[in-house]
Amino acid sequence: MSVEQIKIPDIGDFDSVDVIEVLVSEGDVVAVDDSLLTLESDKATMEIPSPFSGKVTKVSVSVGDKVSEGTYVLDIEVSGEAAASAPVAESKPAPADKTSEKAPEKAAEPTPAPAPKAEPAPAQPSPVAIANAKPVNTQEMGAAYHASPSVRAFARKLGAELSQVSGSGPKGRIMQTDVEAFIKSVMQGSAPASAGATGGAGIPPVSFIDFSQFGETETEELGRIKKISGKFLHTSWLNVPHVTQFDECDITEMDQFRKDMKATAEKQGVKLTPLVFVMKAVVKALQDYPSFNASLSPDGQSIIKKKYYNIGIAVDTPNGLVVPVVKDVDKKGIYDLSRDLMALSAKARDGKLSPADMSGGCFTISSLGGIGGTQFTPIVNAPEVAIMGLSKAKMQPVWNGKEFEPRLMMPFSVSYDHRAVDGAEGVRFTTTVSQYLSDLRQLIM
Ligand code: CAO
Repeated sequence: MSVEQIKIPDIGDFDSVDVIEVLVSEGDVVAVDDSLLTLESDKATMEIPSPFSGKVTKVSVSVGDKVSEGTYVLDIEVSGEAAASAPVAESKPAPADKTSEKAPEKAAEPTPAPAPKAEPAPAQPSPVAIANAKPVNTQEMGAAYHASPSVRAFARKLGAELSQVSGSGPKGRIMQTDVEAFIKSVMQGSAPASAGATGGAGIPPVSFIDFSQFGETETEELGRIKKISGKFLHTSWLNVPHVTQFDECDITEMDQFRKDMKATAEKQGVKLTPLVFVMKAVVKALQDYPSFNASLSPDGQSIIKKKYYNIGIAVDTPNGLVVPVVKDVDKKGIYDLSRDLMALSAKARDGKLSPADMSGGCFTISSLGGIGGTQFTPIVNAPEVAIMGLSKAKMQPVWNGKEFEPRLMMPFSVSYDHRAVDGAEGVRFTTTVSQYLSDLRQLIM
């Protein structure tokens, strides 16, 4: 048994951040990664996860306090065995499976406890950015919900999906009484029993099978990033009526230009890939079609058009998928964009992205072009309304009216929220992006 002092981990560039929720009280039992506090800066809201499992014996912060990296916040009494094994020294990154879009991730492996008294190394779990840009009501945006570990445990026990429960506590926090009321309404038939159902029979659960009856199996817990991104992807998949428009563009000239500029770019310390040109073409098309650079209001009755152009880039890391945001793409040249992209993807792979690096996106690009594939259907990064998926360019015979010519064709897709964008606008957007990429001169017009 040992008492661990919990301090605020690295929260990026933020200093003196408000505590807006204290999610645990003395006596609460918490598991690793259970949320302890919610912090809110002017840019992001983030939850501080527990590095240990054990009992909270002292809470030294209150709502309204300001904290920074290293501020002591509470004590957790960790049992001998848990103390030795709980600190989740960062998961050992497994080599990413480059052939798969959803590369399997190695889950955090607790070090087995050699002796009950082993001193736990101070774990440094990263804060979890739960909302972007200005403080938002994360419940309204469908992005996250707040509940104490005991309420989460209570909901789990009863099989209640917390994303379905409206919170009546401060800042929409879900209380035990809310879960009870939800269960009551399900029993009375006035609320759907499973996530995302808005009528009809709801979503029947996938039945679980004991796979070991067919052969050997091994169960690995999903890593923290995968658990978080999974929740966001599921929320978007269930809430956003997706349409995916497929298209292709002729990047023969663009790629020749990229190769011609390779040596000059290297002197500038950057590596040019097709992605930066695509970012520029996308931003010009977003300026032509502002409904794609937008979000819907929480009640779905208005569209909020953004006058800034920040592009999220999906980055594949050993720990899972993350989406850092390249800011002000409209104002930057190709070299600056390449520099930003290289810096952000390196930070992403080192697990060093701050909440600010991941906030403020308007539109996302997921590029699998360096890996392969012909087309795929990306999931909209809600509350954005559209996302582009890039696949691998290939030389193909293209009919020019007289003969077949070898042209470098890049397939791509755009998934969009059909509430914000109509089908005709969807295909106009992809056609426009394609035209810009086929003739980069149009980007300066
Ligand atoms: N067609 C053909 N070749 C392409 C290409 C395309 N569409 N896109 C990139 N390439 C080439 C690049 O030019 C580079 O080759 P050279 O070294 O010969 O120039 C090579 O593929 C590797 O590029 P890259 O992937 O390192 O760089 P990038 O700028 O294209 O992408 C990044 C950067 C961070 C987006 C990428 O590394 C990555 O993580 N991609 C995966 C994103 C992902 O997982 N998405 C799925 C999300 S949904 O689960």
